[in-house]
Amino acid sequence: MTRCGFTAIIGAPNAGKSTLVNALVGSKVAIVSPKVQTTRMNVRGVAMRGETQIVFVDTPGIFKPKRRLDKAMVAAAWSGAGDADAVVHLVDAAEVSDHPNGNASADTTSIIEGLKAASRKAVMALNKIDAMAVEQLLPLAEKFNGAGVYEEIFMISALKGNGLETLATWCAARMPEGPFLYPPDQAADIPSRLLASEITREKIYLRLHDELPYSTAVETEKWEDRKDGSVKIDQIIYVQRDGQKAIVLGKKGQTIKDIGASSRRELEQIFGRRVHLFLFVKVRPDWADKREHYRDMGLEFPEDK
Ligand SMILES: Nc1nc2c(ncn2[C@@H]2O[C@H](COP(=O)(O)OP(=O)(O)OP(=O)(O)O)[C@@H](O)[C@H]2O)c(=O)[nH]1
Ligand SMILES: [Mg+2]
Repeated sequence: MTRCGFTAIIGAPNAGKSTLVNALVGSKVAIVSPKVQTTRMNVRGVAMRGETQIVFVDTPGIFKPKRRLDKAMVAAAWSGAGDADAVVHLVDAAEVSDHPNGNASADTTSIIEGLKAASRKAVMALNKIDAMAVEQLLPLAEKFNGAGVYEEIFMISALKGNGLETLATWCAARMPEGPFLYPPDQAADIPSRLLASEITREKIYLRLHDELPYSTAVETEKWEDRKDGSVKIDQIIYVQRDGQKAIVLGKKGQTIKDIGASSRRELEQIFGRRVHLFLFVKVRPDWADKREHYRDMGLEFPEDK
């Protein structure tokens, strides 16, 4: 008898959700950056533990949304949690211990309230313990235990790998009996064109600063399989203003060249073939208000802006 089900990873922006899903799955299915709000949609990563298939759902960070895109992201995260058989609330342990009053961030507090309101049982995983003193961790765990929503509190480092198997074992035990949804050797469930845009978007997050990454979107416009086994990919980077276009291009086009080179290198690794990547920058002030953009990412389009 096999087991198979969904485990959603939710949490405040930058908690390490995507890092965790990649680590549990054992390959890169979700993009990661040091900046908040990197993930914009739910991404499924498939992990096998014995006779159990766990489909981990990486979700966008939950925060107080301002823009239309923010609202769609936060809604996607909550719906990911609602649809799942198990929920892991991931928290950056340092966020609490660094807080002047030892409080959780407003985002984390709102997630605890949301889980309570939905009577949703979950576990908490305190992440980034590699960057913390051990003495600080126990009081933290006690504090969150008092919330009454968590069946258990795990302490992990998604980056270094500490505690991940204990967490995975808990998740596996929560998966209902049933047939596998994916072939056991499949890690990701994301169309290649979308994965390719995500990888380029990651390089933008790593290379550009301030509000720029948040004003950009990437679309794979063309995908051409060539006879020699290589693939030619054309992508458009949308920005919202002319000034942003100049920054993305950089002096003599150096910035976009760097972004393209590092994206291409990773795409070649992921797809195991030569990639010819062509990036174009277009100014489209209202890309974040276009329905198609949401549809392409599997996001609901929030009617109110
Ligand atoms: N030291 C340390 N850093 C970590 C750990 N896990 C993640 N990080 C770092 O935290 C940053 C954010 O990681 P992500 O995985 O993108 O976080 P996220 O929760 O998916 O963020 P959003 O998608 O923006 O909500 C990156 O710089 C990671 O390298 C960890 O266990 N230890
Ligand atoms: Mg993420």
